[in-house]
Amino acid sequence: MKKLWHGCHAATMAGGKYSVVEDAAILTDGARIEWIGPRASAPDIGAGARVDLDGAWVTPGLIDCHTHLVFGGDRSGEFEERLEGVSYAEIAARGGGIASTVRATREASEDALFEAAKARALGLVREGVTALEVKSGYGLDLANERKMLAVARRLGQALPLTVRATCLAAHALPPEYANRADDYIAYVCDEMLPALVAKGLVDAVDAFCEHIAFSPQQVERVFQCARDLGVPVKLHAEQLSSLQGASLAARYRALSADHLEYMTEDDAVAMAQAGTVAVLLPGAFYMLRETQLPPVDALRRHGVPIALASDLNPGTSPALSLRMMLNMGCTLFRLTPEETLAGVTIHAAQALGLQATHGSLEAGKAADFVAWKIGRPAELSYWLGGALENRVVRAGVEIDFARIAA
Ligand code: DI6
Ligand code: FE
Repeated sequence: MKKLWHGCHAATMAGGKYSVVEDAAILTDGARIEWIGPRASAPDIGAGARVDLDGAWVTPGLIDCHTHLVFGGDRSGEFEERLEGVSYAEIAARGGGIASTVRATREASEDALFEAAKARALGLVREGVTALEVKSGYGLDLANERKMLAVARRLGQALPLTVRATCLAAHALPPEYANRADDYIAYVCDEMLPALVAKGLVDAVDAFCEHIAFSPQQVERVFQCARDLGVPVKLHAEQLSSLQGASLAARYRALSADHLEYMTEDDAVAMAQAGTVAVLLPGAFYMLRETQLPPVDALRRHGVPIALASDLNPGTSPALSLRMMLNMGCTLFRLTPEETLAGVTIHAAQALGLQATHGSLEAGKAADFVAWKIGRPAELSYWLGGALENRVVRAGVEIDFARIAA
């Protein structure tokens, strides 16, 4: 059915950059945008429905392109320890950190993981997220990675949400492979990835390249395996130290390299040439009280697209709000509000390989958008927390949150 959404202004992100249509109208046909432009030149829709958006600002549906939102347990105890001065790396070294979430995730049933993840995902949908990525990486064996990725697939079926599932089997060394990292990487490449890809559970492959996780050589084996399986890659790179992981990711034409506090100018050059998106994660920066800023100026200078994401995870970024990341992107990383909006729309879509269909308001793309009751788009980055009044449209249908909750 055709619908003409009018009485609004639109921040379209058309052509990959911030752009605005005042007094706009959007014509949707089923799940697609058929036309968008000034209301005065809107096509005649005859008997189609008209929806008055009452002066709202419309943006593309927000996209959270880096989350670990499927997990068991929580790590608030470690948070308290870190406040006392114990470092993230120290906690990891003595078997806490990621390993403690691995224990809790292995113990949890698929249904229990699904219910907890669904509540977190629904919170994001309410604030305007229409697509997100879910990483595995707390299972670290075939059965438990499969369980996590199956939960990701179920979230996409149960909620009005596009979900991309990323296999992060190379996140940490599971206890049964202690001191045998190369053997674990062989298991990931020879058994886990082929089996999970064959089941249709993997849209991308990610790894954690860090001295407390896997070396660039080990990551490269995982990337080669992903390439053989025809699956795109991403990388947790340069979060705690500089290992040129971002350059390695670029060599494999990664969709994105993420974190990047310790990246170099050479990494930025390589990423720009490869079209690899820089995903910045201010929640983790903030929670770890990191002081090394990602080199935003170098990213800008070399034309690397910048995305922003929640990194929602129980250890370093228990961030239940993507909109909060817009504020933190501005205050902590000195991004402009326009850059942060691109970071959770068109650039986030690119970080998931979805830019042909998502991330901007353009004819032919998915009719995923949010009508915000705000006076200016910069308000999305300005308000700190709370719920901004909005109407969320996914695949051409306004989400009825009362019905979802019931
Ligand atoms: N970097 C992160 O920020 C998350 N994973 C990673 O490789 C943290 C995951 C955790 O601490 O549970
Ligand atoms: Fe992460």
